[in-house]
Amino acid sequence: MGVIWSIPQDLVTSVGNWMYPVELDKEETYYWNRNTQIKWDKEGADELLREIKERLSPFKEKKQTLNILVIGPTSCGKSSLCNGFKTTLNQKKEVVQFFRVGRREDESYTKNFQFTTLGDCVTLYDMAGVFESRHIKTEDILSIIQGRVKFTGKIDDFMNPTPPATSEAQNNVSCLVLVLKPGMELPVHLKRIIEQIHKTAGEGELGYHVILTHLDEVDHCFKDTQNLNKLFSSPVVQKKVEYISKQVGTPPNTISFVRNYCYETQSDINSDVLFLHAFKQIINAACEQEEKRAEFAAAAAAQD
Ligand SMILES: Nc1nc2c(ncn2[C@@H]2O[C@H](COP(=O)(O)OP(=O)(O)OP(=O)(O)O)[C@@H](O)[C@H]2O)c(=O)[nH]1
Ligand SMILES: [Mg+2]
Repeated sequence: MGVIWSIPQDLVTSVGNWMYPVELDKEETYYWNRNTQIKWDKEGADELLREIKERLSPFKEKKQTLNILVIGPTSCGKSSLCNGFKTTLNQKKEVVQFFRVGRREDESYTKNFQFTTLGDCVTLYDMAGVFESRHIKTEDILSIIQGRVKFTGKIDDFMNPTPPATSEAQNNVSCLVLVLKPGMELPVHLKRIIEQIHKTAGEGELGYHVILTHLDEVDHCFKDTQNLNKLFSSPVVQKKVEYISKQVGTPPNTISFVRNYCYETQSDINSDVLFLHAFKQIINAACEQEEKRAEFAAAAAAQD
């Protein structure tokens, strides 16, 4: 006798003549990076480093520099993040203290644009946390994110960045990295800059990536770097990414999460993997931006 299969009625809903399976997982689950497969060991770190180098190699051959500008509110962890990237990319055992890290939340410790070269063709600029200031003018924000300022200059007390001596001295920003503390309410002046980022990115002029820091304060299991491999399966992390994605108005796959070194003097392999994973996303955004710029320029030249 043949078997008669019956589908329990609570597992299907019918719309018209179609039958759709009912969602079994009723719990709200966010899917940020759930399918990401990385090896949390030396082999995994080497693989990520190799991928980053490969992505950068055409730019290195052309001797083209990718400018990565790190911005964000005071004390969100910008300088610490840059130190983390430098530690990992230069494969240092001791945690790099190249960019000075502050402890005050009311005034930015970093006062000007500071920079370092990574992987021969990437320049990483750490910026003062001035964007929540009411003094900064929208046109200055635009000048900065469009590279129309001197990235080696100071930002004066009126938040005016130094313009370059000549217009040719413009530095294109390949990727803007917006650093935020998870769960933070975006101050009104920061919303202003985010609007400018969206506008400029929407015009095809800017790549960007969002980095959340302070992972160890979001879920205490991440105080121990051994647990970093649980990052993508932590419900509280998923919730924080969802929140920031809505606040900033950017898709979750343009967001990375890190735990900066601030208690340690020695680096560790799990932190290396996490920094490399975040850096790879930034490099992808930067390379795509420069490829886009080159395609636009070639199309414009062909029309002339
Ligand atoms: N627990 C924890 N503390 C962090 C993290 N990142 C940064 N910090 C701490 O946050 C404080 C500010 O860090 P900075 O790296 O100086 O932040 P910044 O954004 O460069 O600050 P300004 O230059 O002053 O705007 C320091 O006390 C850091 O040790 C993190 O991931 N976890
Ligand atoms: Mg700083």
